[in-house]
Amino acid sequence: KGKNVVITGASGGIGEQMALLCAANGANLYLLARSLDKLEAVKEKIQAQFPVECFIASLDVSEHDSIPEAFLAIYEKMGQVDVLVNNAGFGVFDEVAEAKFEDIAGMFNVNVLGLIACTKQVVPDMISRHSGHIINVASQAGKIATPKSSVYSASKHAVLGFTNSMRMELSLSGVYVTAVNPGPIATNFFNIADESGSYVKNVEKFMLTPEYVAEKVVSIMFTNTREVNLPRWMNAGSTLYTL
Ligand code: NJP
Repeated sequence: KGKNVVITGASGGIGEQMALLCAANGANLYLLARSLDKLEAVKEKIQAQFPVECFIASLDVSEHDSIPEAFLAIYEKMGQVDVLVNNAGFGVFDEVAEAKFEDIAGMFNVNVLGLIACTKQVVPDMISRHSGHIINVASQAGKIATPKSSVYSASKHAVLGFTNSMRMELSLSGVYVTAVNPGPIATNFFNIADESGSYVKNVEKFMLTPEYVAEKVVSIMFTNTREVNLPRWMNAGSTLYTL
């Protein structure tokens, strides 16, 4: 029987690619995101190609109170969770003076608190089974900082801090904890993060493909990997600072 994998933010981008690759490796899936229609399309793609179970459900991870109920449904329909990939996230790149508080709070509610709330739904069961893997999609922005991404960067620093601490706590439990730190990836992310296109203009040629990132992440499922670093954009050098 294949592993049971839950992926948040699976309606597009790297989440969708990870789902397809997990299915290709025989994993059963429970895919979450806000857009049910897009999840439906991902599920159709998966079921047309792979003989695995694929459940979908709409979940806004910033609605923290709805997360326990969403995971109850997961345990009911799929059974145990072997891998949780906390991938849902977004950025809005603005200078501090112009950043809207709504976006600031939104990034923390989704990228940090949503991720922590989902994690808390699986940790006790994983500890009691002495197995499981939590994979948190952070960012190179969680390791260093660039102009205009202060709040996004702060949210991903928070994800890394949380992930590193949890790895220490769980180091003897049999539960693996991994952070994924990619550079820029060619997904819908930048349509939200960089409406003006000025950031994208500078890093476009250095972007990773979602397929490549997905391959790296899926390949570490069930290995005791601490971090997956894909810092392609570092090559962009000084162009990053001409935003
Ligand atoms: O972005 P995109 P990526 N509740 O926009 C979902 C990180 N990252 O694949 O809800 C639940 O194509 C959204 O679905 P929907 C990044 O920070 C990226 O590039 O239906 N789900 C969609 O499925 C993020 O953590 C880059 O709109 C929510 C997915 O999240 C992860 O990679 C670089 C949600 C986003 O897909 C995936 O991003 C880097 C919510 N409230 C880290 N809000 C990069 N692209 O350059 C959004 O270092 N989603």
